Amino acid sequence: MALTNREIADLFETVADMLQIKGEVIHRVLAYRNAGAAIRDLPRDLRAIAAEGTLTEIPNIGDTLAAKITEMLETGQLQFYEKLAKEVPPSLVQVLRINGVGPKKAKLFWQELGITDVTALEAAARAGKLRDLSGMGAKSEQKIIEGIESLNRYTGRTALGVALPAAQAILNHLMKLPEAVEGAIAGSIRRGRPTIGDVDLLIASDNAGPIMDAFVGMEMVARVLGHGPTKSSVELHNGLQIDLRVLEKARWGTALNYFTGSQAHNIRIRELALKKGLSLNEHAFSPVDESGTIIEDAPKILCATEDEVYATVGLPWIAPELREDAGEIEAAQEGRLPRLIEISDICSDLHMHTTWSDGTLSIRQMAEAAKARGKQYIVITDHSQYSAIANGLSVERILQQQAEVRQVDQEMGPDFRVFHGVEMDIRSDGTLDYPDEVLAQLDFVVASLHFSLRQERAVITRRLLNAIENPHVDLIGHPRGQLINEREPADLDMDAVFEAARKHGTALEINANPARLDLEAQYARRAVELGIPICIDTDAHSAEDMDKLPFGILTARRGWVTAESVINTWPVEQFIAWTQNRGR
Ligand code: DGT
Ligand code: CA
Ligand code: CA
Ligand code: ZN
Repeated sequence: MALTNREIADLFETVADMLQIKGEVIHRVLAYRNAGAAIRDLPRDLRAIAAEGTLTEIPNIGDTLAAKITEMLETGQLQFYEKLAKEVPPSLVQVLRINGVGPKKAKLFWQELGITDVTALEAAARAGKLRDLSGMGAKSEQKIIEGIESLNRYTGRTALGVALPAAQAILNHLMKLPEAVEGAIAGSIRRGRPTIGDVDLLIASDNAGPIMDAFVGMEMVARVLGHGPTKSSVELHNGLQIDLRVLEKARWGTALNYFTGSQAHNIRIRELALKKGLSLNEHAFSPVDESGTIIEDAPKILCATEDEVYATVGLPWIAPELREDAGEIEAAQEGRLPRLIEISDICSDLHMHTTWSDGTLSIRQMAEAAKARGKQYIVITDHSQYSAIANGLSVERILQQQAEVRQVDQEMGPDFRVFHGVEMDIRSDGTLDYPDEVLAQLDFVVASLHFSLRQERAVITRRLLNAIENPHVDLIGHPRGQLINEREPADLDMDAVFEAARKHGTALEINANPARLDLEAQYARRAVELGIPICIDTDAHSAEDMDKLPFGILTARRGWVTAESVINTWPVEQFIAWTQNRGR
């Protein structure tokens, strides 16, 4: 069987992990790891690149690795891996994906207890066998159980930040065909879920054949899982699965509604339809008799738009981001659907980094980039001194930085304002990284947790409250500290966090970076219900990062957030007045 890019990337990454457990020097480990990552990002089949003889033009692939790729493509195997597998069990690398388990611990569990996979490790942890190993204890044993539980929750889902651009690119490509009349991304992407299982695309056309042929023939396709007249499915080189359905324009509304989901929402809509004597599926509404059987000769109701679908069941159109059966049906019935925030409502960005800390552009360049994206004001918020790895600013440097911010603010003219702030660390001991006298000199203060995120609930909650309660702190950045598919949120008492934010009027961030999406929707919704101000920021470290705002908007909309609750919809005078009236 032919190996795909993904399988070759997986194998290189497994080799990297095995070498690391073995205790190899780090540059050899990284050579395989970086090669794996480069292959994972390739939009083209390795086979085609190998045929052209240009494997070494791939980043991080030299002659040695190119020869190994060729070997895998030709034989479906890698001798080097087979040899290594006799020294280190390949299944052991899976335990490295558990939060808190590194190569040293993996080796320890394997050599002391003969553990070679996650299942065995979980059994040993639950049986209390890990706590007596050197460097372990009851607490670290419990952490491993929790890590395994969260690992099980992640498997198989792709981050929205990866899936959405891929889906959009494919749809754009197919929509160039003359046969394609209308197109949409449906499924969990349209609802803005932070992670997605597979991509669902819909295209309206009277002639599906050429569209399906183009779809399964795309260069980025690794495997065709199905190729039919109305539905085709493919797996891309990076492992992402895409379903495409082609249908007549006359049925667009029912299809888009059905395949957008969620399933729970669909079930509620179908129940409403049944109450009106109609059965609903992805194709149409069909009249039913009292027993619920479809009346064969009764005319079906086709809906070309989603508006018509909702109108047929007696509802106004419901935004896709709300379709989770989380109260949206009731709100629609009672005429109290929120007017959700839109990207055009946002006129500022209050969290971004420059070359003063770990950003890639100067203050002036960030200002220009934000202005080019239609913003009216920004706050420069570089890291504070505790974030030494991010080149955080000492008190002396941040005061120096202020002069440059004021200079750029002048240069940009009166229609674009640049304010001076900071993203200040909340240190592990709970203290804030700058004294109040320094904070008082800044226009806007973001406070964030970056370190010791696995502290106990009471401890880490107290840390965050210290920041929320400080009158100089305006905003809590990425409050829960999660990284999508990588790191669980901190164990915060969110009731206490919300109560303090409400009492002190401290804003909470929806960080738009698709690696974070923090606050998540359900917490944003609670915050808004409590009247806590929300800030949707890009946390940009480059100009491109500013283009990730839509992910924050999607998350906010999933959280029922309206423009009124969001600080960065405010005119600059209102923003200034708010910061100045916050008890400083
Ligand atoms: P995912 O892919 O796991 O991130 O989530 P979805 O929501 O994209 O789910 P998917 O791809 O399985 O199906 C797309 C939509 O199609 C789903 O949101 C609702 C609809 N759908 C699929 N299967 C069923 C079903 O058995 N019943 C109902 N009512 N709807 C379904
Ligand atoms: Ca899906
Ligand atoms: Ca699907
Ligand atoms: Zn930041």
